[in-house]
Amino acid sequence: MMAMPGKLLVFEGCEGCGKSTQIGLLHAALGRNERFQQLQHQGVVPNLITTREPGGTGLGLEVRRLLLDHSSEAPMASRAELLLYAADRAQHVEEVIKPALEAGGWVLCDRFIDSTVAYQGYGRGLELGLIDQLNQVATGGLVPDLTLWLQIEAATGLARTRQRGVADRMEQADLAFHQRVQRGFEALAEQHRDRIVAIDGLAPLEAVAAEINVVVDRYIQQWYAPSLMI
Ligand code: T5A
Repeated sequence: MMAMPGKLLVFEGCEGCGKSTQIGLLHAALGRNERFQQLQHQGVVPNLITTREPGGTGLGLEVRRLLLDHSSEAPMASRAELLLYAADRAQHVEEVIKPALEAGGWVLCDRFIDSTVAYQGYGRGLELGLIDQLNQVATGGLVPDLTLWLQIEAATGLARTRQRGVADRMEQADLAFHQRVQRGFEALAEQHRDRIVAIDGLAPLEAVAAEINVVVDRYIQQWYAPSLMI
């Protein structure tokens, strides 16, 4: 896929690492960031949207229900699970992400291609080459401009989500599965130092948000230097 004028910022990490909380906080913080506001007023960045996988489209919401609420006597096959995540992503890229990026906008996305590598690759043990191919098909080659990986022990994240009550189908998987997922994110961060930035997800909410704001502001200056007056 050709380079897009907009920017795709993705939040990744284990269950309960704080992505959903932090994506909302970053969206709000960008409304107060002088440099980002200047880019919006100049029309350089015409829009800012927040979305998620699975479930960022109408079709995706139905796929999300299948993936997370599915309960039948026969367990979902790992390859069926992989293909459902890929179907959600293909629709999401086509319907939401690509049009926003083509217009020059920013997309803040809760999970993307790295989650499939970590969960279906490292977690379920499916072949990593197959997952890369499928990610390529689903995205047309689109990769995040910046991935904020909230780093936290799998057990700590699971304990946070369990305080919420009923666990979904993925959260019900055993601790060893979630530890393999965590190792997957570690390996990805090693491989893609150019775009994955590790954030300490164990710090208090406000400290995590502050660290993210510093990183994102640095990227704004790097990406838009010619357009910025401050
Ligand atoms: N999946 C997804 C795959 O297997 N393959 C794929 O390709 C994709 C895209 C998605 C599931 O699908 C899997 C991964 C997931 O299992 P989901 O419901 O969207 O399901 O689940 P998550 O993305 O894991 O979202 P969660 O809501 O469970 O976790 P978050 O977003 O990481 O965490 P958040 O912000 O909701 O916080 C969880 C709790 O922790 C507290 C919050 O207040 C909240 O109670 N918290 C903190 N507490 C202390 N200190 C902090 N710094 C805290 N930050 C948050």
